[in-house]
Amino acid sequence: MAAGLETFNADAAPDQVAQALLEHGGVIVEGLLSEESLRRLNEEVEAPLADADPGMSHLNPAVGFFFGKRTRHVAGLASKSRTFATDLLCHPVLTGVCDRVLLPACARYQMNLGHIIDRGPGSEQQLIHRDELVWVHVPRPHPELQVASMTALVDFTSQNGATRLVPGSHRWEYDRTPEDSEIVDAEMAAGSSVIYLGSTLHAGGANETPDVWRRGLHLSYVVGWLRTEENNYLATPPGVARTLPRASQELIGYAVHDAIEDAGGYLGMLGMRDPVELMRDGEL
Ligand SMILES: O=C(O)CCC(=O)C(=O)O
Ligand SMILES: [Fe+2]
Repeated sequence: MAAGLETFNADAAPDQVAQALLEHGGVIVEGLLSEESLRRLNEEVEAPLADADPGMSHLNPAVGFFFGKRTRHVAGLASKSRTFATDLLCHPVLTGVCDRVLLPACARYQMNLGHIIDRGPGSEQQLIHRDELVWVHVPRPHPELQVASMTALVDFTSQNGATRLVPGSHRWEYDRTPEDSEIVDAEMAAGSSVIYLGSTLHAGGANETPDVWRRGLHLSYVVGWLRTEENNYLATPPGVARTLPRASQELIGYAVHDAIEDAGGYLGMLGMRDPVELMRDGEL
C-alpha cells in the first residue's frame, strides 16, 4: 500500500511519526479512528452532506476551479460532529505530531480547518499544490506553519481519488514540478489518515469510478499566531464550544496564544482575559 509513504498504527509513538513526517513530508497512520468513532462520525455528517450542493459557487473562480463541480463540502465540522470535535481533533497522534512540528514556532497551535471533501465520480485531479500557500505573505524560508491530515471516511483507492502526495517535495525548490513517478497515492482503509506538511506537494486524485464518492476529511492545524482559513469562532460559536471538552475549545481557538515566556505577548484576548478561562468560569 502506498509505496513511498511510511505507514504507522494509531498506537505508534508520536516521536517516530513526526520524525518520518519531517523526513518524507507525509506519512500514513492506519486505523487512526476506531471503528466506533468512524461509524459515529460518518453518521453525524450524513445530514449536512445530504444538504451540500456539489455545484455550489465558491468565493472566487480560482477556488471553484480548484475543487470542481463534483465535490460536496461540509466545513465548520466542530459544531456539526461531536466525534470530530473530540476523537479526531484531539487525537493523540495528531496533537503529538503537532507538538513536535508546530510548537517550536509558536506558543500554541490551533485548528485551521475541519472540512469534509466528498469527491464524486468524475472529479478531476486537483492542481498539485502546497497548502501553506494560503499564507503567501509569510516570507520564505519559514518554519513549518501547518500540519494537515486527510482521514479516509470510506476506503481510499487510486480509482476513487485517494489524495496524491509527493514525498520529499517539502524540501524542493518551489518551482520544481513532480514527475508522475514521484507521486504516490495514499491508498488506505476507511478510518486511516494521511498526514502531511503544509510545505508538501499534494492533490486530491481523479475519481474514475462510476458511482463511488470518495469521502475524505481534511483536518489541519496551524501555528497559533496565524489567521486560520475557517473563521472558527463563527463556525463554532460560544454556545456550542461551551458544550465541548476544554482541549477541543483550546484547539478551536478559544485559548489565548501566550508568548510572554518568549518575550512576546498575548493574542486572542477577550476584555483582557483568556476566553477559555471565561468559558470555564461561566462568563462566556
Ligand atoms: O481531497 C483531497 O484529497 C485533497 C484536498 C486538498 O488538498 C485541499 O483541499 O487542499
Ligand atoms: Fe491541499
